[in-house]
Amino acid sequence: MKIVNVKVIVCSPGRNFVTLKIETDEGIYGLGDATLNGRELSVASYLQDHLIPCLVGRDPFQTEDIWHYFYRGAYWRRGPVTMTAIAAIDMALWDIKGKALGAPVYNLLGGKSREGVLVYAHANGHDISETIDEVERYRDMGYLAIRAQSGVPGLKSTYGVPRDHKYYEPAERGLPSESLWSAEEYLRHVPRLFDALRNKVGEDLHLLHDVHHRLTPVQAARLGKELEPYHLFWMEDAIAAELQDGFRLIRRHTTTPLAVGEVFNSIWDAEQLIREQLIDYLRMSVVHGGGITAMKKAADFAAVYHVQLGSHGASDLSPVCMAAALHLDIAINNFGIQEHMLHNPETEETFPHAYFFRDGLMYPGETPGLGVDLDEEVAARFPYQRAYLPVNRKEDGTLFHW
Ligand code: KDG
Ligand code: MG
Repeated sequence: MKIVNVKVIVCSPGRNFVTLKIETDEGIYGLGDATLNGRELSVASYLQDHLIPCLVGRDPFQTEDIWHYFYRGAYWRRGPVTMTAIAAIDMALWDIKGKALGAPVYNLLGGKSREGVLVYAHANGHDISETIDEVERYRDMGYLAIRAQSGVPGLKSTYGVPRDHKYYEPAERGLPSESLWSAEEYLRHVPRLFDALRNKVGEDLHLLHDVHHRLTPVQAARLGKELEPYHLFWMEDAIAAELQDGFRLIRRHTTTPLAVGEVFNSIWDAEQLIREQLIDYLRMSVVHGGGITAMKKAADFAAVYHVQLGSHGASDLSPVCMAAALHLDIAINNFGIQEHMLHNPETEETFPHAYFFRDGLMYPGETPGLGVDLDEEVAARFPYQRAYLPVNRKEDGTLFHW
């Protein structure tokens, strides 16, 4: 089999997605997600201008060699643009391989290690009582694990909380908006949120929280300690991910489990954290972590240290990535949990898929390959629109991590 044509499809069914489609001389094609939120066209260009010319004519079964060709062969390694582009190619090749062999991709990765994939939903509210309502709404939908975020009194916007009571989407069309941050207000508020939540929903539901990189190590240690009575499934991105030694300090002070890695793009971003067992869950995703080939190896490395996979699955990762993640999640032994932020109806229409949710778990489906498609006619109705993630400032105007 030979690759005969490769195209990059950029569409915006409510938000931007970049999708790679690799076509072969046997009529089989594969899809890969290449979406890098707020920087979409840089990956489209990296693929179009630099990788695709080297891909045409190759055997799509050579996932390992092709991965190294683009990783080592570029000389310039790692980085979100490079690794997202490589990931898209890798996902599409696994999709082709599965279709050609008549096998769902999970069967090529070791088969099912479990019946279904535990997922967590997002409950966001402007205040504690709204967040509790949202948690109960998701629990009633059957979710067994729910991430809870709430507006912080005194701050006009908070990460994870929609401005108008609509669906939360991290990127906004137009130029970046700005939000204001106060660690003091936040640190006072979050333990109150989880105290109220545990009182309302009891101990059985898994509760998670995303700090979104905004604390110093000592602040994160304090928060982790104060959240201990509420038994969180995890505290995510407690500090800036590049501050790896900081995790040692957090670890020393709290038994709240720690998750990090949605901004990582290679195992080298997480190697120390895993080897020193400073984290419990690795959040790297198939789309930003170099594809199925790279993520399988990262998961196997993490398994040696009993670190589990809890990969990123926000709505800016397309259904193609969601499908790839579910195939990997169901196959590996050290799976922990998968994020599942619902896609909007336009996205669902653009990307028909075999994966589904039932009673708190997700299933990749039995379709050969990844089991996800892109309806190009529907995609054409939603052309690209420039959009950015917000930026974040401290109350005195200092630019800070969003
Ligand atoms: O593109 C960035 C978003 O995916 C991210 O902010 C969402 O933190 C996030 C999460 O945990 O889903
Ligand atoms: Mg996050």
